[in-house]
Amino acid sequence: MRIGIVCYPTFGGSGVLATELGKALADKGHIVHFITYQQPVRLDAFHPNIFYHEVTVPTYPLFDFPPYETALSSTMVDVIMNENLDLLHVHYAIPHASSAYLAKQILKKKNKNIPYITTLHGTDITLVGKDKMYEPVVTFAMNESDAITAVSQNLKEETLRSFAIEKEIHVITNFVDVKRFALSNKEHFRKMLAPNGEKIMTHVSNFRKVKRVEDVIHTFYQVRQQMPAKLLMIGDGPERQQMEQLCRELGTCDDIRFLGKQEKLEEILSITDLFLLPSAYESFGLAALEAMACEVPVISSNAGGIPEINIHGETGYLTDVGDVDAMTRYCLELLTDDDKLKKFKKNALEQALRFNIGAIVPQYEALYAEVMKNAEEKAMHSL
Ligand code: GMT
Repeated sequence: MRIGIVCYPTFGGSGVLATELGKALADKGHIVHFITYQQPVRLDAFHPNIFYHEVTVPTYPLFDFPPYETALSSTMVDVIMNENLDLLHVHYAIPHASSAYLAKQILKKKNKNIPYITTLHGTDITLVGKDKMYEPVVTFAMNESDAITAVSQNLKEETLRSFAIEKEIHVITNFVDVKRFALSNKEHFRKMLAPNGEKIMTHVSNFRKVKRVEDVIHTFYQVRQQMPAKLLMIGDGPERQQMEQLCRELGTCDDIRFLGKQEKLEEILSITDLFLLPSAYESFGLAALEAMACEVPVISSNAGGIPEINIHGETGYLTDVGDVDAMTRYCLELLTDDDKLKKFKKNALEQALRFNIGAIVPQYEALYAEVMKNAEEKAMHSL
């Protein structure tokens, strides 16, 4: 199949997932065209079946807001026509679904029928999409999609609660490549960061408010009162400066390292004992799944779709959002009991294997085939 993928190219989970999906599809022989405003971060190596088309937005003094959606739709039209694509798969509803709808209508006039699939990732539904300045367009563009997918059962339910959706939402979960995200020996690296054998806790996110990064710092602070430990903070975003300030106020700077955006996450996860994800909402929590694949148990909130991957008392522990004391108790319980920690590490890996890329990508392929078949039947009937 010749597939167009549209996503945010940044470090966010939806872009990561879309890029990994495109790479996996290319490995299986599909031709994949990425249409994004920047090279996606995980699109890091040459592949003969992968092409990248940059969306550029021409500016003009009249434009206080350069019309990105118009440029995106035009690029979609151009790539779909010239590369003869069969299908468009857009990740994150805003504005990708409405741009896809517009491209589809333009192509209809040129006698080219292009179905589009919209994958919902989280904040496009739970935060941004609900805003009344976006909601009518988001609802319309979802309903006009040839198929809708959501990355967890919880996100499907949230979508049905907040939007008037007229068609089925298929749940196709996030996935992880367990060949890449696997425990490897990085002892030299561990010795560098925790020279006295301290346990290592890690948090990975884009440091937005929804991630409640302050709960990570407070939990670590309380753990550190009880035992030697180090905290690695991976990623960057709007909350980072305040979090560094909080560390200074608490006097914990010596034990916390802000490492910024990191590409070789699997190496950091290989020296991690516990992963922290206290988010106020998480449709799925891809970062937690990648940690589990590297045999790292997860202490998380019970928000959104997180309980669909982190199993309380098996792969880690779940707490109510903001319950720093409970998170601290659970961290100490695992970090002070090596046998228990070992068992949880094994369980975390077993759970991650259920979400291995090899099990999930065929679900997208089956949906693509179904959508193509329906589109062909529709075209036949309209003749
Ligand atoms: O978590 C973020 O803020 C990034 C966001 C995105 O769309 O880039 O992630 C969302 O999509 C991921 C991939 O499907 C999910 O694993 C994350 O849970 C989800 N984030 C939220 O729902 C907050």
